[in-house]
Amino acid sequence: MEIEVIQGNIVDVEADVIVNAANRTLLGGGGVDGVIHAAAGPKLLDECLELRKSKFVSGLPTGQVAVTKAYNLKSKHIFHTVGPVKGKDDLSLLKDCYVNCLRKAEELGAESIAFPAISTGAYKVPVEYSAKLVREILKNYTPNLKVKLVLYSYADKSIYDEVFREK
Ligand code: AR6
Repeated sequence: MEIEVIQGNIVDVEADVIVNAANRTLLGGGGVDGVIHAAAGPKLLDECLELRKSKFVSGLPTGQVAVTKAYNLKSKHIFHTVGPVKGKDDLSLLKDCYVNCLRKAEELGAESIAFPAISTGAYKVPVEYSAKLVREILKNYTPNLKVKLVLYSYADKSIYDEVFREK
């Protein structure tokens, strides 16, 4: 496993799997979700609509993962996962998002995966909490993957850098 902390736009990152910080409707939204749908193109929404009719009739539960093609993105797959909302959901579900994505990526034979800081935007989870949790997950579970952690702002990247420097 190799871990890389990157500042940038997740749709510009090269990885077999790009993770989307979605919501349970799977029908798009703002933040990462909006950027991924815009970059992947309208066929992504069509596939998401199909998933809502077949596998996730009442929506994608928090912590679970839905796999789609990546369409206009260079990646092989997009993994849609719904993080917990601070003050509403159990924040331990954030671990499920990461672990379920890592397991699914290995299962599909991916070599690399790019994560945004799930739940740290509209869902209000502090970036430091996210960084510490992701560090713990990757300490205890070593996937056979290259893991790219993508932060949108330099401030968030420095929080991740600091946490990942700690032992
Ligand atoms: N690339 C990388 N990171 C980004 C980008 C980007 N292009 N844009 C924002 N971020 P959010 P959530 C960072 O709100 O908190 C949507 O409307 C952002 O600064 O995208 O899980 C969905 O449809 C923040 O640190 O996801 C849901 O309704 C992190 O990505 C809801 O928001 C996550 O912010 C999900 O909220």
